[in-house]
Amino acid sequence: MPATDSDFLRRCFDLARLGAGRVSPNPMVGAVLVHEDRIIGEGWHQRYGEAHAEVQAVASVAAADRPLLPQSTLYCSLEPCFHFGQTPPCVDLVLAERIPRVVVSNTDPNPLVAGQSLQKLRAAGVEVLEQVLADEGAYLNRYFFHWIQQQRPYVVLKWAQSADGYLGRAGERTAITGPLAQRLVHRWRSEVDAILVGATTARVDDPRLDNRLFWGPSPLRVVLDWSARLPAAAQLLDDSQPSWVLGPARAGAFRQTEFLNISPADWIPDLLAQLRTAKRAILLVEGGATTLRQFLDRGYWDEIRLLDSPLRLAEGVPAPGVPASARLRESFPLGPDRVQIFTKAV
Ligand code: AOF
Ligand code: ZN
Repeated sequence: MPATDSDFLRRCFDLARLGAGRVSPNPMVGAVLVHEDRIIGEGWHQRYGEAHAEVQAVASVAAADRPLLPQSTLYCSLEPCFHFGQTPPCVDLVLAERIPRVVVSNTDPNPLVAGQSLQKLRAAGVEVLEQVLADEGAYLNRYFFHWIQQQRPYVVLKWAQSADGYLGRAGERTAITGPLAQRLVHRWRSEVDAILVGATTARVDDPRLDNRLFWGPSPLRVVLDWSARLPAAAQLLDDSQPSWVLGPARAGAFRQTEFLNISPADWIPDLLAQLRTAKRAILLVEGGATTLRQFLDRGYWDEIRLLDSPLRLAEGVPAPGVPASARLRESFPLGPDRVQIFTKAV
């Protein structure tokens, strides 16, 4: 059975995901060139500021296959760009290569693009099919759509809870989930731009908040330290990686650590605004209970990633509840644990 348009777009999504953690606040984009059911080129947006997926796909075509481009279809998870950004418009590349058919999942919500490329292609006689697997495409790039539409970072709350609903024992670092879940969390860390913990978690767990168990980069670390009670020897103050401390400045020669002047009274919108300015599009909040509740109560969340462990603790710090407005998008077992991903229903 020949492959369908949807099959090739799914391939685009897989390619796009290879850019996770390296392209934000740009979208993850994958592109595939197909001639008579044969893939002759593939590419993805690999790094912020560098070549777009379409450029990579065209560049990957073997010399012998180049004459086939005027009889091929370009599949792209997102509408090709229309504007001169850090790279020239991909729409012009499609026209220059005389590609006669383009299939995309989503139009680009960026106001500089916003359907104009598809229009230009159609006006030039290119056959354009859009909105194929549009929900999957929008889910894949949910942080990018949010970045364009909401003008603030996409906030992901993550917590692990025991079968009887506790985050951990009070005052001590408690391992709840297994090694596979831990590895997944490090993968998530590699895919976000910033990661935050509250003051108590920072003191009790002494986390490093970096990505050690997966390949890829580590995010900016953010820690709440309003009363400067975090010990000077804490790993989050070791200046080993870019870090923001929300609290009074400390003496010492810090090179990668910044002490942010934000008022504890209404700190979440201020922090999100500073992250926006720093072009950090995804914030992962890893606890603890008080911090998670602050985000939940104020409605500053877009996604919840819940790790459910079969372990029973009998007592401890109660986990926050998942709001009724959350919509379950993914659920899968991971070793003894279960992962559930919710997004805010809009
Ligand atoms: C595409 N293909 O692979 C991507 C696109 O600053 P620039 O030049 O990298 O442009 C970034 C914008 O281009 C980004 O906001 C989004 O609208 C689009 N991203 N477009 O044709 C790609 N990554
Ligand atoms: Zn482009």
